[in-house]
Amino acid sequence: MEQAPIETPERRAFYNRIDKQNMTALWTVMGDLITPEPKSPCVPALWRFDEIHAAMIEAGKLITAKEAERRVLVLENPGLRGQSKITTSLYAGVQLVMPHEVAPAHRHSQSALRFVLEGQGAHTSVDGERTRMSPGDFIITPIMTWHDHGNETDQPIFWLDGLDIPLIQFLDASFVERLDRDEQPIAKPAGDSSARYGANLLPIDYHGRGATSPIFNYPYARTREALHQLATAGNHDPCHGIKMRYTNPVTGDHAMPTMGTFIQLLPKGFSTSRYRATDATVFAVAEGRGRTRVGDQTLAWGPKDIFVVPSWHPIVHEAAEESVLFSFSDRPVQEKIGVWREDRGNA
Ligand code: 1HN
Repeated sequence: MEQAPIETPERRAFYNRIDKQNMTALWTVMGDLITPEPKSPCVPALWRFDEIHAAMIEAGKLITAKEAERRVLVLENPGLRGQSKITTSLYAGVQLVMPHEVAPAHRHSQSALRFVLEGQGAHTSVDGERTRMSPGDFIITPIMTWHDHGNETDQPIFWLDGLDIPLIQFLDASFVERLDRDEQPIAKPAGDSSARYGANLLPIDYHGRGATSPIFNYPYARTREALHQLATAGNHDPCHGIKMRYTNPVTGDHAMPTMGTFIQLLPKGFSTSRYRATDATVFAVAEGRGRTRVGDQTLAWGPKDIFVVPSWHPIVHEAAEESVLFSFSDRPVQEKIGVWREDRGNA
């Protein structure tokens, strides 16, 4: 049934009667409930970093990180204004920590990821360990782990935050706690998780803790080196160029249970084959320039710009320069429940 059955006076009167009893006739709404293809109010959109940057510097003068708890400008999808969503299921924002500021410790049931856009040497502490942040680093904060951020350098630091807030909201499973001091105690030396879990080794009797990767900083230097090596080898995927996913080394699954995270290299002049998938995806430009055609729209991007592609919208990336794109989506959730789908055209 694609269209609702016609309304007669008898039917209308019946609908009005049952409406008062909190009931609705399925056949009047069924077409909106099960659509032949994904149908979403989420629309394609792009935020230029120079515009984000200017607004954030203004925000930096208006409020401290401490007073704000997190000084973030939320990137709201134009089709979902007022809901703090960049896609139907995901949240994104850009965070600024000014020199000598602290964003105080808290923990929550939402998972968070950071992708560093600009600034070098500030730190984030997660679950008793501190890590330095550099551009392109991908950093995760697992469910209910204490985290605080600090900047002891003389330059502001900016990063993209991605959280599964709308998913957790949908499930009514949100909890947050604040620590009684700004910074959590540091119990482990810097580099501990990276040595313990991120060196192609695991402690002999370690079998993982929760669904999130025990590595919490995937440094750009190592990621970039791998991409470079793979680009040299060739064999680019027609739809993706060289595209890799960040993994949990304990399980081989995605690094986080609710958000899939990806990094891809597009060679200079590369144009991808038309591709669509059911996971609406947020992209951050780590390097390069180019454009992404989404249906009949064109999103022109440069370094540190952020853009979003809704579910099932066909895309073509065209790289004017060698480019590196970070991206994240709810793909792990869709895969777990068996609804994730892609359409590679004929590629
Ligand atoms: C949060 O905890 C952070 O820890 C950033 O940096 C953004 C947005 C909503 C709720 C919690 C962070 C957030 C957030």
